[in-house]
Amino acid sequence: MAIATPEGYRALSEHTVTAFLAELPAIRDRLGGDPGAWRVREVGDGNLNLVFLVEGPEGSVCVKQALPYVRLVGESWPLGLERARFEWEALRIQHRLAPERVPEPLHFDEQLYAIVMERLAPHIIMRKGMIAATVYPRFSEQIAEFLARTLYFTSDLGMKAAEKKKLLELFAPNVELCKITEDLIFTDPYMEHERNRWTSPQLDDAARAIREDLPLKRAVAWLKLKFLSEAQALIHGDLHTGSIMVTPDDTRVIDPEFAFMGPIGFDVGKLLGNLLMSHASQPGHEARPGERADYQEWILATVQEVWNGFERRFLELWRRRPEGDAFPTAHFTGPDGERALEAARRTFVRRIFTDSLGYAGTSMIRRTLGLAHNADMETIPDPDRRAACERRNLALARELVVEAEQFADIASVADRARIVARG
Ligand code: SR1
Ligand code: MG
Repeated sequence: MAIATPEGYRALSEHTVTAFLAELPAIRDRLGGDPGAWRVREVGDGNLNLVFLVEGPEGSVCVKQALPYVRLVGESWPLGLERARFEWEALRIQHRLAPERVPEPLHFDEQLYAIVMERLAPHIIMRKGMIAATVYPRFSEQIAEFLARTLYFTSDLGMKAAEKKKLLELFAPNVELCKITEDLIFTDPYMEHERNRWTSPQLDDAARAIREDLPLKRAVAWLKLKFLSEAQALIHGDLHTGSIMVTPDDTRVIDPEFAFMGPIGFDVGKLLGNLLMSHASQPGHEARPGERADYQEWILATVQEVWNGFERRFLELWRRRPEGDAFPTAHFTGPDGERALEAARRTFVRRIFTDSLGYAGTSMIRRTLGLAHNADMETIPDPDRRAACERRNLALARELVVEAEQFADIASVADRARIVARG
């Protein structure tokens, strides 16, 4: 049975996207020439949407359209089109806060639920680059800047309460996408569920151990509660290496359709978890043992630079631009007041750190045992080698979730990842 969609909605195709764009004067000018000669390719390889790249003689654009179902699963899993509007709003806010790190949003079509944005070239999806062992020397500083600015300026530290409440109102209805996260990340992998899948039979025992692991399930339940209830900042909501496009010089964050007011550590942790998962996957891509050892070290250096860079920038913003209503500066005057405030800042970022480790761990577990997996592991053809990498990934993930408080700093996390990866 066809899924009901609002009047005027139709899924675009490589044949119809040109006519849609030709009706938009600013986009038509940007592409230039005769629309009949524009080149169109559908390139969507994510779990949910259609993505078209359109090139004209003067320029190019990217069109992202929501489908009324989960593309990964098919029409049996209907999904609301409104997610495109949340993505559009988040894209505009993130572009304002970090203009160099986000593609320029150009147009939102209310009927087609389609976003037209700057086309990024020659950027590629970071996950693909990491599977090919490509080093991105500017990535850690650039993503740390994105994280610090987008999260600080939408929190009660960097934004007035009245403005923040408007963001709460705007993003609170993004219920369906939050529910995907609540189910797929925090619920399904810890119980028997028809959506779960893993490398079987090699990981059957590991999946069972996770289902029976009460300390782990208790820690995950706390993280789920925080995700449900802690509206700290406007988070991207799906910040993995598939939501980042890169060149060796440039980093851009795409795809914020899961955006809502949630815990800061969810964005930071999802990213760290995906980097650590790439680290665990590298031996599976080696033609000779040890061939990717240097690349693994680059990943671990990146993990540390991302956290340290984020923490440093976030603290700097708090010291220089205390524009929110939390921690009134009038309460913290004089040397004692400044010391007390600095101690509070340190406490705050320490809490974000432990949250991030927990969310990193849950991201690593869901991509191994839940519905949606990562190409980092899935492209390892030999199931025994893949399972060996996945097993080590699960071992580290469990430690990050259950023992988050025990890690003194991000260097200890990198040390632990190095040891676990040696098996
Ligand atoms: C059904 S959607 C599966 C996953 O794809 C997205 O990347 C999100 O991570 C979501 O959980
Ligand atoms: Mg996505």
